[in-house]
Amino acid sequence: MFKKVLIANRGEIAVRIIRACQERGIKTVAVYSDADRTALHVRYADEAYHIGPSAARDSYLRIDKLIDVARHAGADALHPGYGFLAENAALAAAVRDAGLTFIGPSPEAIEQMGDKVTARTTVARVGVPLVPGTPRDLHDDDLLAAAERLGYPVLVKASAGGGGKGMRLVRQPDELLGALSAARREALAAFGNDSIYLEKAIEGARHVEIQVLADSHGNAIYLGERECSIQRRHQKLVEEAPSVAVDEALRSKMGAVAVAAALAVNYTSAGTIEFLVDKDGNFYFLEMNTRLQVEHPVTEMVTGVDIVKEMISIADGRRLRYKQEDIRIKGWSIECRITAEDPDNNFMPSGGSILALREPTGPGIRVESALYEGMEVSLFYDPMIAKLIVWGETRAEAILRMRRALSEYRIAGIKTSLPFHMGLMDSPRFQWGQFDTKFLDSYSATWTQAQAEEERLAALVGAMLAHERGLRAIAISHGAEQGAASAWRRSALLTGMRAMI
Ligand code: MV4
Repeated sequence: MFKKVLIANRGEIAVRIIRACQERGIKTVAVYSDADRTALHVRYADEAYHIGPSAARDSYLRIDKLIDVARHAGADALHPGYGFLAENAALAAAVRDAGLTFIGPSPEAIEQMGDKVTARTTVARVGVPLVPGTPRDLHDDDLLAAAERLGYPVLVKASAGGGGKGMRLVRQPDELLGALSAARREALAAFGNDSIYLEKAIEGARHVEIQVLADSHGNAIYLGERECSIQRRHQKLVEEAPSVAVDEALRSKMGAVAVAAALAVNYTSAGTIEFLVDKDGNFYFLEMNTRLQVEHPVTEMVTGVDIVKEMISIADGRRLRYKQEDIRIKGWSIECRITAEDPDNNFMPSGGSILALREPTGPGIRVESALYEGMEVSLFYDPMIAKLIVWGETRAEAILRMRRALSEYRIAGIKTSLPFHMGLMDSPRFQWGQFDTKFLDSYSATWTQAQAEEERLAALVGAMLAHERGLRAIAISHGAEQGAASAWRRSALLTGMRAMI
């Protein structure tokens, strides 16, 4: 087993990986930028090395510095976390070339899945259902004909893209040529590669992904699905496992397909296969994420599998400790991504010091956070500052638990997405599970904290009235008189209600 692991990341995920290493008796090496001198991941690790200025391109994205630190510290493996260099084949190769182990897939698998057109053709060969689309780099007149054949609306996607970056929706033929040149220009600027292709746009679908684990002995399993439709501008805000749209039959079909996709690139480590699921339960491959994902905890909560520890074992050459039949989905888990953004001001990033902090605890609550009182939240990095994850016996219990946990959470000094999450948990469409990837666009456009408070009050008054009516019905059915007792009751209810608001 590894003696020392370098964690090439920051924030809550660096802390999460340090914890997994500690539980395995593995020493940890942190790296940090100027802005992170006093960060929690630095304090939790056994050793920490400064790797440069705050800007990520000068620190967390410097492969050369990471390898130098790993060598200097005597680390034998490197975990990339998510974001930064997690899906960078050059890092995985540099780690291998330095004689160290990359805790993730091979550079070849990262590369094959990183190019979205290569990924499509590779997984199609093993029977994975694709969204109908085109090969890369067709000429404009061929693309016009292809779009006609696919049927509008179509999506122009960058071959080197992913995560919705550089995607363009085209509703009618006269918009296509403009969209093509804009998409090529954008792709060239963002990825240094102007290769594009078309897919038919599947509207009103859900974004459901399957977690897979694959070892270096050819064993691969799936750990069920995550529902990730609650997104704003391709940033997920809430994820859950399982998905209300997936039953046991669909889960095993999607699971088998996801495992086949992973095996098609000789995948090792944890990976995620993204699908669109339409109203009729048809599913289509979108892309594979060749990394640990932000939302991995919801899968851990309903399966009991520690995905990070499994990644470490797999990288160490061990066999998977689970067979497919060992994996059972128990209960329901929801994650809210807490961001340093102002939901009352179009999710504007909000930096500053954390003046006071109280994080929720208690039954069924998991907080993945690197926050501390006095911490400076800088605008250099992703606005996600913590994740609040709950587990419940049922989806309803998980929602009630999330409301309870959100109400305990106090982060003073900066604006956060906490009140937005509370509003979302209270919204009937979320509660009924009736949402697709478009839901949050309309919901967040009308959301304000004041309105959420009003709805909360209205819900309370409604509950009180329903309760009173129930009492009256009981009184009538018991033949009792409407007398002084009900006035006392009313007064008690009002007092109780005031205590709630
Ligand atoms: C799609 C799609 C519909 N049809 N492709 C977005 C992230 C990236 N993984 C692929 N994405 C999508 N690709 C086809 N052919 C819908 C999404 C999508 C999405 C689109 C608009 C707004 C929010 C979205 C959330 C998830 C997925």
